[in-house]
This record gives sequence, C-alpha cells and structure tokens, in this order.
Amino acid sequence: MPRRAFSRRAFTTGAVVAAIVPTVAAAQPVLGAAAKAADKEADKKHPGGGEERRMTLYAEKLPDGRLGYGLEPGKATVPGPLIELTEGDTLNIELVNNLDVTASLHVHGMDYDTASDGTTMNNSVVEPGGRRTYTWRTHAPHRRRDGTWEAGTAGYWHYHDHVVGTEHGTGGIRKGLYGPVVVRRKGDVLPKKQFTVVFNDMTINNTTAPDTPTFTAKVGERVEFIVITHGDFFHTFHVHGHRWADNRTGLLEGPQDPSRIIDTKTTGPAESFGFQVIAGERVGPGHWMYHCHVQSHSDMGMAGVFMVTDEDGNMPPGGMTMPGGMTMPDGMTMPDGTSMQGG
Ligand SMILES: [Cu+2]
Repeated sequence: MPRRAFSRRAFTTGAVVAAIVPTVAAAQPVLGAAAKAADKEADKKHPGGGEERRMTLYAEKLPDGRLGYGLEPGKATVPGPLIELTEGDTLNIELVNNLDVTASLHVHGMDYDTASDGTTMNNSVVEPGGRRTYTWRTHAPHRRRDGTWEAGTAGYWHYHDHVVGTEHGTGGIRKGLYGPVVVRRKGDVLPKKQFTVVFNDMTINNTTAPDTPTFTAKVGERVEFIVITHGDFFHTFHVHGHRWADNRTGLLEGPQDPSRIIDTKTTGPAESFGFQVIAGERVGPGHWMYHCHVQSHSDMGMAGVFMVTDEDGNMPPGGMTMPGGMTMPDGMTMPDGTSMQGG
C-alpha cells in the first residue's frame, strides 16, 4: 500500500521510512512473491511481522573532503538521512558506493545476518562503483517459551561505515559516514520535528561553532533530539531550558513513572539516545543553547542553538537578537548573528 515518505505526525501505526535532511523520494513497498516469502521468513523469526521496505543509500565524497551518505546521488549529507522504522518492519537498504575506496553499512540495534554486517571479516563490504543490499529486521517485545522477555528493537540507533581507513571504519566515521535510525513501538507518539546531534571527536556533525546546526521550532511543538557519539572521546549532551526522562522515549508513562528526569547525559563512542520535549514548555521562546558540557569541549566549539520562536515563527520583541556577526564574550558567533541565552 502506498505510504508517505515523510513522517506522519500522529501516532505510529505502521512502517515509515523518513528522512529529514534531504528531500526524500518515497520508499517503495516491495511487492511480489520473493518479498512475501522474505516476510514470512522474518515472521518466523519474529512473530508480529511488519512492513517490508526498500531504500537506496549513496556513499559519496563531499566537496570539502568529508564523506557522506545520501538518498540520491549528489545529495549526501553529514549526518546521513534519518531512517525511521516501526517494530516488526524489515528494511532492505541498498548501498551504492560512489567513493574511490571500499565502503560499507553497519547498523546498531537491528537484527541482521552476518551477510549484512558491513565488515571485511564477514565479506559484506562494497567495492568502489559497486552496490550491495543489506537487510535490517526489527521486532516487538517477545515472550520467550521460558517465560522471560526478549526486548523489542524500539530505540534510538545509528548506522556507519565499517571499512574506510581501517577495518573498523575509523576513517569513514571521522569523515562523516554515519547517520541516525529511530525504531518506534506501535502507538508511540510522533514528533513534529527531529534534530540529530552527533558528537564526532571534537565536533558536532563534523562542524564546530559557529557552523554547528541551528535547530528551529515554534513554542509548543513536539520535537525530538537524537544524540549519537563517535570518535575517541566521552561527552555530556546538555540542552538549556528543557529536561526529559532517561528512558526509551524521554517521556513519562505516568505520574508514578520512576524514570530519572535529566537535562544532561553522558555519552561515549557509538552510544546513542534520544528524547522528545515540547519546545519552550514553561520557559517560552528564546535562543536555547545545546552543547557538550565538558567545559573544554564547549569552549572549543561543541555548541549550537535550539531556537524556539513564538507561534507565528517570530522571536519575541526585545529578545536576544544582536547585530549580525557580533562575537560573543565567550568567543562564539552565532550563524544568524544572534546571541545565546544563559551560560
Ligand atoms: Cu565533549
């Protein structure tokens, strides 16, 4: 059945493969006997079944020397496209390698065979000019025969190269071959906007302030942060004026939910987490900083702005707007020439 490529901002009922960074061609459902047989096979492994989906990812060189994944040739981004699935879905993701070195696609959190491992060890890499389809399966929580529970796939995950530079993909990751994956549980509330923050060595999304992304939302909008770490360092993700529950979704399930409420989270290489917040809830519009809270890291540019406007998309009068290009006392100049709130 036809589906929209962009996320439906309601409640999850089935599969969705969405990308927020580039414009997306609709992911085509797979029809035919082979796909149905594959579905049945997946169902055997993980009762509950879902949609079988297909998409193509292109690994490419960017003009500034970075490497990226994209949904179309010439459209690679860092981070790569956001991939969203719902527990039970299977994704057949074809990697087209337009680089002049061998590349691959390795994912965290999904169910996959060694043929979809994306490593040299398992002979699942892609030569320059080649293509290969990787299969990622997902599943809902499942009661084992012995009465214990197998966790579902739902969560904030990520994919990355595992072969450029070294057999661990150290060079590929360093240059930008990584991206986010979100797996929903049926019934999960969906955000209006999604922001991906990747602490990669001493950068955010391979940039440092003032070139780090400015994330914009209207006050009251439900937004989702997806945070991933790569490289050699540990970091502490912090966003001003907002807080979340340290659990699978960032949301409380009720007033007695014991999840700890936090506004800063330590994160190490290859870890990922995410959460939803209501933009400006109880604090209003403004320039809300997000940054690594390791002081030397934020001082070196691991910071950006979550810009919350009023309901009409404007910053409130008398706000923090400053003349363009002004350098802030802490040495940071915002891309839009505005200051940052708080410290
Ligand atoms: Cu840091």
